Amino acid sequence: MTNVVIFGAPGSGKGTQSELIIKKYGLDHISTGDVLRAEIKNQTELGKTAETYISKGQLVPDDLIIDMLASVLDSKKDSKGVIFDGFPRTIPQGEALDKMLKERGTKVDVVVSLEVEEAELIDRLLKRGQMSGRSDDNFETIKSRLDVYNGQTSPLKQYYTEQEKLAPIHGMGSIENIFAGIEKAIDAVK
Ligand code: B4P
Repeated sequence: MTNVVIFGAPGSGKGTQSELIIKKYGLDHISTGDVLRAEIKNQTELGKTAETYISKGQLVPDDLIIDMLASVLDSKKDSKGVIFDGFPRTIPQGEALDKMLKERGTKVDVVVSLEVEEAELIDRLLKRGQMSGRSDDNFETIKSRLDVYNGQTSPLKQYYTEQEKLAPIHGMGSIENIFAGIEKAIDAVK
């Protein structure tokens, strides 16, 4: 079983690269952003609460996300491994993930960290906003998502460096070249 965390700022290409990883390695995909958007679409209680945070570019509170992740994880019991996309996003989420996986007899094997310059991130997300109409892909919300990333999410790099699991990947350029770097990082722990 190989568990991969795909890590990076908003717009760094986590979703794009996750699709390629799933195709090649047959891992199950857990994207907390996708799960939350489905909850919002279905107007569940969790979705209604999440929407108030996401529309402002803030993180959904840790306790809600951790409970949600635990139940999604339990639905993937017979998996060959999981790719965690957009989770963890805070140190408490990182600690919770370690604990949840340990209780299930497994662990995070590698953290692929996509490194992209901020001007490129803003450009990609504005472009996606124009095409997909995703409500959080507008300039003001993108700015606060980047602030949240720098303040609350990027400290996880140190957390995983200390665990010797961080694999920094240059995340600019062609999707294929970026994926080649990711393949090396995953093959090294497989
Ligand atoms: P997410 O859905 O995870 O959104 P994101 O971080 O903004 O990144 P996303 O996956 O969409 O973009 P990607 O990097 O793939 O989260 C949305 C919101 O949900 C969060 O802001 C938060 O409020 C909440 N949330 C989610 N998880 C949470 C958690 N754990 N805790 C608390 N709250 C949580 O970038 C893709 C774009 O770049 C695409 O348009 C793609 O076409 C383009 N792209 C990719 N690779 C490229 C390349 N090489 N060159 C050019 N463009 C490229």
